[in-house]
Amino acid sequence: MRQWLHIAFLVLATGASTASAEIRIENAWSRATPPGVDRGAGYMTLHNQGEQTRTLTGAVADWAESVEIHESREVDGQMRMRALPEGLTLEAGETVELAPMGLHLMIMGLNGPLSEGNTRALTLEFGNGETRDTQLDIRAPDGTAGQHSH
Ligand SMILES: [Cu+2]
Repeated sequence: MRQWLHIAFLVLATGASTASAEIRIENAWSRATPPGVDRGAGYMTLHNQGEQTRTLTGAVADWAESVEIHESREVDGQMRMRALPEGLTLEAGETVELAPMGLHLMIMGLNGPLSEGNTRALTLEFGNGETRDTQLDIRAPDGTAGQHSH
């Protein structure tokens, strides 16, 4: 009997580990783009609440041709971007911030400008086959949420 209870518990625990709530997505946003610019960047905070390492492998949006994971860093006094084709690793319990001058989603081939105050749907893809839908809030080009002081 004791053995049986133990097995039942394991089944429950395994089932819970695939719950998509393990990755918490917060503060997802992008900048408004000027006319004629066909690329933008997506920013957000990702928190791996689970007990296993997860990998963000990419994202898709039906309003852009492609989305890559990029990292900006200063090299010899100049900001350089590089793609992270292996994806972005999220250790168990880790919080990773995608923010200007650092990690970001490079969104290429926009089908039109991103307008301040709008939201755009984006689907994040993870290495275990999981996908997560999120919404990017489109903020003013300077990155503020559009609260102007007059
Ligand atoms: Cu980039």
